[in-house]
Amino acid sequence: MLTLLTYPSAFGLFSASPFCVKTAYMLQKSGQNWQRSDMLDPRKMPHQKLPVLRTPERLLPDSDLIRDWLEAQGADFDTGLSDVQKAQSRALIRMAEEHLYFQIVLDRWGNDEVWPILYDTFFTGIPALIRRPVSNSVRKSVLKGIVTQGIGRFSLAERLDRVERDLEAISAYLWQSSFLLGDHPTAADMSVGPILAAMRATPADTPLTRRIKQDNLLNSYIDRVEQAIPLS
Ligand SMILES: N[C@@H](CCC(=O)N[C@@H](CS)C(=O)NCC(=O)O)C(=O)O
Repeated sequence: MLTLLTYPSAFGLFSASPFCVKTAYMLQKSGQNWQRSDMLDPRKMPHQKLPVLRTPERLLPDSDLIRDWLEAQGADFDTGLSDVQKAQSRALIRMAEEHLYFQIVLDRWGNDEVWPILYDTFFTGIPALIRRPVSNSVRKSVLKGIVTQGIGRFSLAERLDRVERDLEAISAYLWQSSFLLGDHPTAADMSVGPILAAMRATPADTPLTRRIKQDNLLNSYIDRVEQAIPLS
């Protein structure tokens, strides 16, 4: 049995981490026998991040490496796609995971209204006496990481403009078909769907939740991906 080491369910999602949701979708679609094991502290993991898949051989980090491993076992997440569609899929995945994801991190961790909820969601395992200083230092380091990454250097208006262009690109696909590359979910949906779901699920009224919630096309797409690959 494979075990997905994941952040716990939060904000009505399988996990607060879209990478954990993506990997759960891939495991589900692969037909492998798997179970979840929740954790909040990834520091002992190979990349100090989650998700991680416990296979019979080793602890395998990173949703993309896990995808490769599942494909090596025979899974095909892109059945029926042409080479050009597979290239488009790769670009959509990178856009979601390497740009939109960091926008969500800043929308959550940089927002003082969301912070008390993150505090109660992610830091419960830390002894009460040191919980406040430890969580403050984690928050500081997450926000420093976003400045290093680059998103943290833009004004809010500039950030939202960048988000808008990505959402327009995603929407252009969704005007053509129910899922990004056709009438059934493929790897691109297993990545972009959870990223948009995470953007919508942040538990406060933020610029990004407001943007997503007023968009019927994107909302119905998020729901469609969740319904197409049920995670019990
Ligand atoms: N490239 C990785 C990204 C995973 C990732 O960023 N995980 C975040 C949660 S969404 C994490 O564990 N962060 C902990 C940290 O950076 O300390 C993947 O695809 O799995």
